[in-house]
Amino acid sequence: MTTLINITIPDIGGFTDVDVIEVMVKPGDRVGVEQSLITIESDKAAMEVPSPQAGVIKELKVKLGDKVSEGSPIVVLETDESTGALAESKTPPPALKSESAVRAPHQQSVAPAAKASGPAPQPSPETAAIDSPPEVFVSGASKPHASPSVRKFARELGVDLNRIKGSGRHRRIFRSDVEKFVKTVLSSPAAPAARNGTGAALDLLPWPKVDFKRFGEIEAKPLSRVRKLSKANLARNWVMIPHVTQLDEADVTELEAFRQELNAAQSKDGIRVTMLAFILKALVAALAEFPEFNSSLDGDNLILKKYFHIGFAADTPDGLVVPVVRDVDQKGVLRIARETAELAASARAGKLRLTEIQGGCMTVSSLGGIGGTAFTPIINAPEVAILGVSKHAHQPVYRGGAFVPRLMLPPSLSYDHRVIDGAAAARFITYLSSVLADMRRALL
Ligand code: CAO
Repeated sequence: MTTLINITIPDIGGFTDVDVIEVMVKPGDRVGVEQSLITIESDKAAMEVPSPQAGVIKELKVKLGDKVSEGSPIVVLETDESTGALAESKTPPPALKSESAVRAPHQQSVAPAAKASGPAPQPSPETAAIDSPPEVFVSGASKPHASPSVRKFARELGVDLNRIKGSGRHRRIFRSDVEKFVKTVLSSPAAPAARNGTGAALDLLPWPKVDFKRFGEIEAKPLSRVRKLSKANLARNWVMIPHVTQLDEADVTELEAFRQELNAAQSKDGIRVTMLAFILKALVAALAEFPEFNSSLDGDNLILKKYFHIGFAADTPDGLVVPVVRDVDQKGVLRIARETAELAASARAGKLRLTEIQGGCMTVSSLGGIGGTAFTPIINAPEVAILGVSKHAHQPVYRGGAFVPRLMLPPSLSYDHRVIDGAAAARFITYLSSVLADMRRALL
């Protein structure tokens, strides 16, 4: 026996007049319980609305671009009593609302069939920590089950969701499943690069699961939100960008002497000029000389930027953050020094505003105050290069027939080889080193 029911928009957390951005079904389609019917999007979130029952779509009540609110009709469904946990129910929308899979932001999802077949899946700590849109269960027959935000996340990482077995009910894929998948890939360098028709697949062994307690005392420490975000970004950038790192040595003997003079003179004003401020200024001179380094890939286009906002990695107790100094080309070294100090202080206090971490053209990662001779920084996508800086040290340099002691600073330039050729990178870093050796070049 079959029944016709109207399926309407359930409780969507108070949003009204939201756009229908995707219609996934058409009349005649057979849908399963929890299979997505449409995707709606407000200015804050995108969410898929699932069918509460199995059956055949008899009539579509929405089209792309429509605006809908709670109660707006979506489809007329001819129900199929033989499937679905709610198949016995003859009551359409009111029951649907209370048992809808749609959830308000940051609330727990409850699947319609959860009562019948076990507990609803708990979001992992990762899932819970993300500022993601409301999520709705998806249970399409042919599509992997995942929310729009998780699909977007997977798309950004270049991960094919068909390759992931979700840890949720109906194998629903959480963000943490995608992260785990990428982690597995990253940690298995010897894995075979199987082909799936679209390129080399990330076909690696699962991440080793070890009961560390068997070997001694341990402590499990939850990752901070900053670290969770940066780990996902770093994994994506490392997997998706073909990195090459070019090293050099810049003679900063005169620059360091000048910096110390400046600090002696400035001490009453409280501004401490560190090498970082000069590096930002020198970097902008190099970006002006080599504009392809001040760019981002956008599909088949290279976006060349005419502005010079430079990010710098700041080490904070919660993890790495990258504040951005705007318009470095228009600022003097003293102002840049003051701004980097203020931004680093805000970063460490967890008080950076969104606008202070956006719009960077290139990033500087300075470990000079700590030590080391070189490293291979990971590019901060969608930028195409990053400048690492290690600690300067006195070295014997052969000049005029004799070795003389010079203060040498080692920059490490990682670049995206899809955009930048090795020769351009060598020219860029050589030019940058020449500016650091003689900052007057930055005025040219
Ligand atoms: N060589 C030698 N000494 C250096 C140096 C270099 N390249 N760069 C800085 N120094 C010195 C500074 O001059 C300062 O000494 P003085 O007090 O005598 O002037 C001292 O090291 C400490 O500097 P600082 O770290 O406080 O200041 P900074 O402007 O150089 O750096 C900041 C600021 C925010 C970049 C830094 O504090 C920081 O967080 N660095 C870590 C960045 C990071 O984690 N990168 C890795 C990212 S990838 O994993």
